[in-house]
Amino acid sequence: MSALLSSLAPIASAFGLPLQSAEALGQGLIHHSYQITVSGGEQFLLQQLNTQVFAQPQIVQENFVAIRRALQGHYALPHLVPTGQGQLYLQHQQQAWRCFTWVPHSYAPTGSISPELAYDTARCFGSYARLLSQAMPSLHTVLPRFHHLGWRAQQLKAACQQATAQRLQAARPVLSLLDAHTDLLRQYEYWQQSPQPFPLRILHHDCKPSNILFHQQTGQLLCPVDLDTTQPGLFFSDLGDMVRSMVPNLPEDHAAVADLALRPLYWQALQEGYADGSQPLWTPDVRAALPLAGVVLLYMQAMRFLADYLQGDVYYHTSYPGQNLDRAANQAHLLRPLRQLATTKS
Ligand code: GN1
Ligand code: MG
Repeated sequence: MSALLSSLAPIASAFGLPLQSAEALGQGLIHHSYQITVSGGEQFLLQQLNTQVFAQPQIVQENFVAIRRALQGHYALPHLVPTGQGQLYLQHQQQAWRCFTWVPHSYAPTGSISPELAYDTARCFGSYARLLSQAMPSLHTVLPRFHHLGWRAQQLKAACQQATAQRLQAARPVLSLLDAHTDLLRQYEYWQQSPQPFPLRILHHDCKPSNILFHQQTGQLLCPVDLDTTQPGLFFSDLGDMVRSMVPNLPEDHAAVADLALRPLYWQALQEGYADGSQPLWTPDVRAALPLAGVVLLYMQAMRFLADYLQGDVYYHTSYPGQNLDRAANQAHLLRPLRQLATTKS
């Protein structure tokens, strides 16, 4: 038996599942995920929750149950598999594990997707926010201040003060790129203090193509996944993350910034898909501000990656020492061209 199988077998068994094979899924930067097959052939998603980030797995799981119920009839979300003891997750030797049914014939896109799928993705996450705002499930706020731009800027400042001289030096070029965009902090403060024109809505807060399942054969959109960060937020979060993850021609950790370019066609597809899916969720003021969503998220993500680099890579999974700096540089380099694109389009 492989090391992976023997480590996962007791976990699967606690969910009442006789494990036969397992494959690690490499996508997420936070949790560890495995596609498992049990005797009989049925498949499941087994996930070790990152409890450094999600300190209270119980409330994450309760939110999933509430969201699933609220979206019934709209999306065929996977089922949560309870433990043999009937719990929503398993506490196993300091680790938290959960299990979902595998959505049959599904795949989550990992590389670049077509503008048509980008439109579908944006429409789906727009509908997700609209449907949840209509159903109003009672949800826990799992990660307070998750997309609070001002707080992310404070975290970066604190990280600069605590960083080693060597890391701070290496971070300087990215810090100076970011300095040109501090007006976004004032803009954010205004939105945050103006709840009438800029209301909070229940949002997904991690919108990217790999968080949507499509049908392998028909290409049909099946459902959004990775719902852990679903909580109230300001208008920019979901559209912003989609712009951030789909408008650039290369992924967020591509190190050679000279290769990076923006794809206006995708920008357009995302704005249209999100407007079509979310209508009539947003106020006229929000609709006028939506072109800025990607800029805000790019700025925030650059700060988050850079803060993690300065803190010694304690948050995001990394596969080599400077990866968080590369990610931050990638995001920071795209900020100016994205602002230009957003201005010409709005
Ligand atoms: C994290 O693990 P993953 O890829 O679903 C992060 C997001 C970032 C993303 C950047 C809880 O999401 O906010 O946008 O990495 N999730 C959390 O790739 O911090
Ligand atoms: Mg996520």
